[in-house]
Amino acid sequence: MKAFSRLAAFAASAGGVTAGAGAAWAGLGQPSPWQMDLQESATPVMDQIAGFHFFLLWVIAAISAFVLVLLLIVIVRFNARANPTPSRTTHNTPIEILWTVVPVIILAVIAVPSFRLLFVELQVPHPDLTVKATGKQWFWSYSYPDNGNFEFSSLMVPEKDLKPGQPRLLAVDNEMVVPVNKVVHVLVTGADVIHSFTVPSFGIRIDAIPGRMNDTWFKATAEGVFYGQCSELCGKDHSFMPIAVRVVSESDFNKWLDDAKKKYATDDSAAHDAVAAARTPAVQ
Ligand SMILES: [Cu+2]
Repeated sequence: MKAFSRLAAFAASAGGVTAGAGAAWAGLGQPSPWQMDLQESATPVMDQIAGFHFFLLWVIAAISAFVLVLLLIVIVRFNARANPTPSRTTHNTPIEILWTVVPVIILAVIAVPSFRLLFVELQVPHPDLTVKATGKQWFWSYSYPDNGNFEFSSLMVPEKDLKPGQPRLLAVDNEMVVPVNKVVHVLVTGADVIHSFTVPSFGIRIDAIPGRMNDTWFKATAEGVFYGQCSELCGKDHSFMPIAVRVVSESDFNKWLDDAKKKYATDDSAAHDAVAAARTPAVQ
């Protein structure tokens, strides 16, 4: 029965893939069991990444099918039994030109949307809000430089303390909070080793490098909690420094800001650093 339900889930997902983008997408903001595709998109950039992904999938499928057909023709028509005296032809200029020019055209057709997407990702539109994310062994801390001078640490909730609905290995004590439909400029740096700030549903992933300030941006179009994980192997607790972004309405965000300014006014990062340091000495 279990095997059947898995098969059904697989069939449903595969059906969705052939039906096109969207239908089979599971897991808004977090992975889901038996997920086949990318996580559901929550930003315009991720929409474009998903579109490009499916475009490439069709290109790859067409090329694979074409090569398969050629192989089958060779197997059937030119095996030793069907074709006992093979041709000694070694050159065919028109075909050689064709198999050079056609791949060049295919690569050009891929390159144009690929570069367009890269520029969309790299050119930050005028931001409504800036958040600075600092990767540390092994948690993230967030500050809101244009909304008051506060910073807070975001540590994973251990499995035994999980509340109902909180996903294992992804839930954190203090989420990064941002307003919906606003351009958020994310400054990313590392405090000790290289980490990577990644949120799949937002289509963002950028290295957090000590001594360097990287930046990226997103504009979340749906409210909810969106999870990601550190994506650069950074030491023994690399798997336990998730990223949780709570997207809320603008009024809720302003309320949260007022509370956050009070809550995090006293610098508690020293306490968190002490907790993290007590876990283990730094692993390079
Ligand atoms: Cu890390």
